[in-house]
Parts: sequence; C-alpha cells; structure tokens
Amino acid sequence: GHKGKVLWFSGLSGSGKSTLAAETERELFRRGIRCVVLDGDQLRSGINRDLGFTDQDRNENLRRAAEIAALFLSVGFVVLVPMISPSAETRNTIRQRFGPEDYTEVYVKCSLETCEQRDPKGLYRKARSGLIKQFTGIDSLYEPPLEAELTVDTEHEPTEHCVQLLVDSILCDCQL
Ligand code: GGZ
Repeated sequence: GHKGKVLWFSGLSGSGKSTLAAETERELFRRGIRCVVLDGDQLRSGINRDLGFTDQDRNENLRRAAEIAALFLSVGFVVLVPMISPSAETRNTIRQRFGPEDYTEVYVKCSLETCEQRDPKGLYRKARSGLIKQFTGIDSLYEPPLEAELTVDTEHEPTEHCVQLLVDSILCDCQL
C-alpha cells in the first residue's frame, strides 16, 4: 500500500481550509487512497469540546489533533488537518512532532478583507460587534506561515486549481 502523510492546513476562518480538505479527500478516495479529515470545527464539538479560544486552549486543541493525526499516520492514512493554527510557535511544535517526509504545512492564503466579506457563518460580523471574543484576525493574532511547504491562494485561484495542487503534491510524495 501507499505511505501516509499529514497535511496541516493553516489559515483564517473563511479562508477555505475545510472546503479544500474535504474536496481533496474526495479526490483521494476516488483514487483508492486511505485518507481522513480532522476538522477543527468538528473536533471542537467532540473530543475538544472542553476547549475555547484562549492561546492555551488553542494549543491544547492543536496538540490533541496532532496526536490523532499521528495515530492515523501510523496506520498509513493521508491525514488532512484544517485548523486555523494561528501561532507560528505552535505550528513549529506540531512540525517537530512528525518527520519531515511525513509532514506538509499548507498555508491557505486569503486576506482578512476577503474572509470577512465571505463571512460564510456570520462569525466576523459577530466578532466585529463584540459578540464573539478572541476571534482570529479581529482581536486574536494570526501569524501567516513563512515556511509552508505548500501555499494555496484561495483569494485569487479557483478551488479546483488549489485542490489539484494538493492532490498532485500528495500523489508525488506518496509515490503513487
Ligand atoms: C477563531 C472561531 C472562534 C474564534 C469560533 N476564533 O471558520 P469556522 O468557524 O467554521 O471554523 C473556525 C473554528 C476554529 O477552530 P480551530 O480549531 O481551527 O482554531 S485553532 O486552530 O485556533 O484552535 C470558526 C470557529 O471555530 N470559531 N470562535 N474566537 N475561530
């Protein structure tokens, strides 16, 4: 069988992380590749439902996701992890958790202005009006990745193009 790997998607809320991970998963399934998506939003309603959005809670949220990713990796899955992952230091810690061949950081690049215009769940509006505190990009810092192995620009490129880049990178790395 093929070798697994972890793709860790970092980007603002509304940048397209979940969509890209889900579409990429679909394309991999079609090719018979075992894969799984660990979505921040979904983990937060289950295993991470005790956690909020302080720096400490975000770190714990991401630490647990990395441990789950490591379990899937150990049984040969391609693991797609769309989580905001706002802190460069925390992303660095996660990177160290995996071997360089097993890990790809993906920067889902999209300006705050565009994410805020998209506002698919109305969260930016709530954050601007003070209904949500510590919202990434508004009153909580997002540090854009400077050393991502892959950057996909959802502001200027269509989804299908970004998915193609992701699938190509996975197929190439997994020697398929
Ligand atoms: C950021 C928040 C917040 C705050 C709720 N800040 O775009 P979404 O809505 O559907 O997904 C976001 C999700 C972020 O969770 P992560 O686990 O990816 O974040 S982190 O990596 O920083 O731990 C967003 C929603 O939760 N959401 N409140 N205050 N995003």
